[in-house]
Amino acid sequence: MKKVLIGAAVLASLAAGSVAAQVPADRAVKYRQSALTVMSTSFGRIGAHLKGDIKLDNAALASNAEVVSLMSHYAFDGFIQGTPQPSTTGKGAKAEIWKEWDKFKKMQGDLQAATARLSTAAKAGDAEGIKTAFGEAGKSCKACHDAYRDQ
Ligand code: ASC
Repeated sequence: MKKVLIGAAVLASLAAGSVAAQVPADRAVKYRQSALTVMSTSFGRIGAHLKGDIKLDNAALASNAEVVSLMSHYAFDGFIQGTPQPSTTGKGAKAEIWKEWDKFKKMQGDLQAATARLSTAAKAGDAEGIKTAFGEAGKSCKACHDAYRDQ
């Protein structure tokens, strides 16, 4: 029952265009870092599976892919106006994000589309589809990091 309710809430908020949306500015950095950490953990598990380092069954692939897809929405709810990170962290969000907002939003959409394809493929047990979408999502991660993350 709880799962059904959470599922319904997620679907309702996805339909509204965003999963979370209300992130206080003073928690935005922590919020997006946390979502990206969770995304990276699940994405890394799928990557390890594709490399043959670990073996995930279909259910585990599907749940990890769903986490990646959901986090690709949550993470961006934390990139709210005026919250670049100081570069002293080494992996800060560059101020250019907010100067090139349309470009950043386009990258965000590309990532979310790729992670949605990853989740769909994983739910269908489509190994080739998982591989393709994983590669596309990874490219999306990298493109945004190259452009907007302090190296
Ligand atoms: C990860 C992770 C990233 C991306 C990126 C893909 O697992 O933590 O930042 O994948 O390396 O190119």
